[in-house]
Amino acid sequence: MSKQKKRVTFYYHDDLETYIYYHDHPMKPFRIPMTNELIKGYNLTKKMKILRPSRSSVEQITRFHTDEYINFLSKATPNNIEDFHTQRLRFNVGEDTPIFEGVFDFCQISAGGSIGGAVLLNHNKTDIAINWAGGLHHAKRGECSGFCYVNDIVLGILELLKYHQRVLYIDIDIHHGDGVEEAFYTTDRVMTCSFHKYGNGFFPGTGQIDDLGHGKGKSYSVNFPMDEGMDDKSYVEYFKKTIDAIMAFFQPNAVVIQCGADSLTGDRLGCFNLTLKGHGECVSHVRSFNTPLLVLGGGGYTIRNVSRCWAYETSLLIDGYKLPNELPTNKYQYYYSPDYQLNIQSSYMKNLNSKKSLHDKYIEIYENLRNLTLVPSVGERTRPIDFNFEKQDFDENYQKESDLRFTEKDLDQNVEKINEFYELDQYFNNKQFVNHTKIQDFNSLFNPNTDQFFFNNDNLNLSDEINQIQKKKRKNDK
Ligand code: V1D
Ligand code: CA
Repeated sequence: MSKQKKRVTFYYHDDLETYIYYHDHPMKPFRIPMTNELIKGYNLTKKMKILRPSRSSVEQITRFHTDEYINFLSKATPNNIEDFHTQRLRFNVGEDTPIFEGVFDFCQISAGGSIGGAVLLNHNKTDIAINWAGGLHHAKRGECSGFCYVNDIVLGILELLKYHQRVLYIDIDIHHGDGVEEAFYTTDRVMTCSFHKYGNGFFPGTGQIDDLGHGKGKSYSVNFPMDEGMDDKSYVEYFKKTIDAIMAFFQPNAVVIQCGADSLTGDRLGCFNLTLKGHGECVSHVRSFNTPLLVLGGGGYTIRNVSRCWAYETSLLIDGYKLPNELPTNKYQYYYSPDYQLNIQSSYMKNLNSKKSLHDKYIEIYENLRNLTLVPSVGERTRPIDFNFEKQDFDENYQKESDLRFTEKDLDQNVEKINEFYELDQYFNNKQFVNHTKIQDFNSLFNPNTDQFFFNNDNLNLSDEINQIQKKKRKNDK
């Protein structure tokens, strides 16, 4: 089942070659064109649909972000930033998140791919959508943070929620996926699961194992904090165990994975010891559940390894096609000197995570998952309007995909519900997260009468207890 052929859609925009935070900033958007060149060189573009993302609109972006913040972000430039004294502080502009030339344009492209991918998944026009320019998991509702300005992941998940009752978010970036966790902290319709380095002041300093969610969202935030030196064997083992338990207990209808490549060995900011094999095995494992899948980028600061990793993972997502280790001739060849190989070697660093500590954390996570209340029940079906589906941009250089467009009739079926989201400020007000997420409680939203149930337990070796829960939930879903 896991090697089943799938329809893969790949988002790429040429303009990504043009953005630069500043000369010495670790985040280099250029790693995306580098990835694309490897993908082209390996002929992977022939095996998937290639789309240029539409730039997401202010209206789309402010489904999550505040009007004030986005108004600022869309107007600020390196030339006028000095005029925005108070806003600079308020919206957290600084060394990590500078205002660079075209910053808002960059965000619109990044979010455009994630929202566009979610729309295609919603309409069963693809099985997997890939947007390596997305995955910017630290952006908050009213401020930028950790190299991230617009949270394309939250926007993509909001889009998926129009058609999918439960969405799972998985984050293998070495940093905690705080922006996404915070956005969905009080809902039981989105489970967030982040694996990350935690401790000794490592950014962003959140994501302890007992940060579980709040209110209806209690137990729907999963955090697996780790120490330096995680290697392929221990990471993959605990990734699989944790994800298997989540798939069994939560049974998502769609999955979003953030594939931050800063968890690789030798990353300029990271301190794990993963190779492409371990990182990729996590992505393959998620693919094997045959659930609609949105695959996103994220961090990654040794850019020659980021492009290697994401090109390799693109191949795993297509059909497990094995790439030759010899890198193809490509425009940015000199970055891969001296070996010009795809694979990277782990280093001799010590893995500071003992077997016992990882096992204990897994047990704690598993016990919390066991306490999940049953998934929300099904009611009347109304759906909000899709953003821009009819306006997906196509270009002569890109594959023309007229069959991916929707008819008026498809769009007419989507009815925006009044009071679609309402706010539960109390929790965050208490915590004084002034600029941060207004909590959305999604439980009273539309219902997915027609949601297909993609869960497949062929790959799982689970206890009877889990199987019984699965059965009960399936019954509930019907
Ligand atoms: F090293 C640097 C040089 C220049 C500018 C910034 C940095 C840098 C390194 N690490 N900044 C960081 C992190 N910030 C801090 C704060 C500065 N304060 C005083 C604390 O430690 C931010 C790390 C961001 C990681 C982003 C990410 O990899 O998770 C990501 N994922 O998707 C997109 C980005
Ligand atoms: Ca993470």
